Amino acid sequence: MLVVISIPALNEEKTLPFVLTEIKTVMARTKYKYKILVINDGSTDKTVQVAKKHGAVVYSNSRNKGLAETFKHEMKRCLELKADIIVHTDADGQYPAEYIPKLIQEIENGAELVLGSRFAGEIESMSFMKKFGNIAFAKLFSRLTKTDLTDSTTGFRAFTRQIAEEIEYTTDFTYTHEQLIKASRLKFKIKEIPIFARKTRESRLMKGPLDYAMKAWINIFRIHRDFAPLAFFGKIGIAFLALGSILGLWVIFNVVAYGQTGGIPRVILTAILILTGIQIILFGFLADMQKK
Ligand SMILES: Nc1nc2c(ncn2[C@@H]2O[C@H](COP(=O)(O)OP(=O)(O)O)[C@@H](O)[C@H]2O)c(=O)[nH]1
Ligand SMILES: [Mg+2]
Repeated sequence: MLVVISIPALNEEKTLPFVLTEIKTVMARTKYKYKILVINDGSTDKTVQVAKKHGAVVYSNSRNKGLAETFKHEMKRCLELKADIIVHTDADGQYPAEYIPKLIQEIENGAELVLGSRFAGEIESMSFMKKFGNIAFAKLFSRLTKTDLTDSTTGFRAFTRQIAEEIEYTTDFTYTHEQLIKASRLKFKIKEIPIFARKTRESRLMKGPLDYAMKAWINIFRIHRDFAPLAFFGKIGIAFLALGSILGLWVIFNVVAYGQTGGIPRVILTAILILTGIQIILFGFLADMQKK
């Protein structure tokens, strides 16, 4: 059985020596056969040399393509390396390697996707906005996917070869949500273990709390739309229908009770609201047929 520990890296020459040494020290104490894979995403520093020096298999993107694209690349390479279990971690040292055997253990016990949860465990440092966004995400996620997860954005996870084979990534925002949504839809067994997350340098993916909050809400919106399109469009459509119906009833009431005719703008508005509502609900049905 082969474990591939996969790490995306963009200009990580400073932290990689520590991260890779720690992984090797921890893995040497276990019975697992493993390889470390570093995918360099157009680094301009010595990331490649440093990773190779520490014994990692290194592949490079021709230029910086972003984390979502790099993750797809990681999956492809892990499968080529014939990984049975894939462990994903970050290059900045946020996730202590001592948990890697614990993640693998859960896979051996029958789970198919195991998350290292910072919120079930402990975080050395995280801004209020980021924490708030993360917890809100996890709540929405758990509701949509009928799971009980506390950390949907963690980059520290282990999963089976099947997950890497069967899940296709189509969005360009973040693999973290897409993998979870699709794994739950495909009925893979998902589990979470608490971890301690170290304080690291500033995030490169999220630039400041405002950026984070914006991205978080856009993501929540998209996830809701993609995961439960009928409910999502249905609710918006019903809101339009309800407004149209109230207005329509009022128009009819005025005709019946007071014999009041005219009020053409009101009648037109009623028709527009009702037709828009029906249209949006139909979008929901269409999206529901297309959902993947
Ligand atoms: N491929 C790729 N990886 C990146 C990019 N930016 C950051 N990373 C890597 O993604 C991981 C997480 O990045 P980080 O800046 O720590 O973001 P955080 O997850 O918000 O803490 C690290 O291993 C980075 O090297 C990027 O543009 N492309
Ligand atoms: Mg980080």
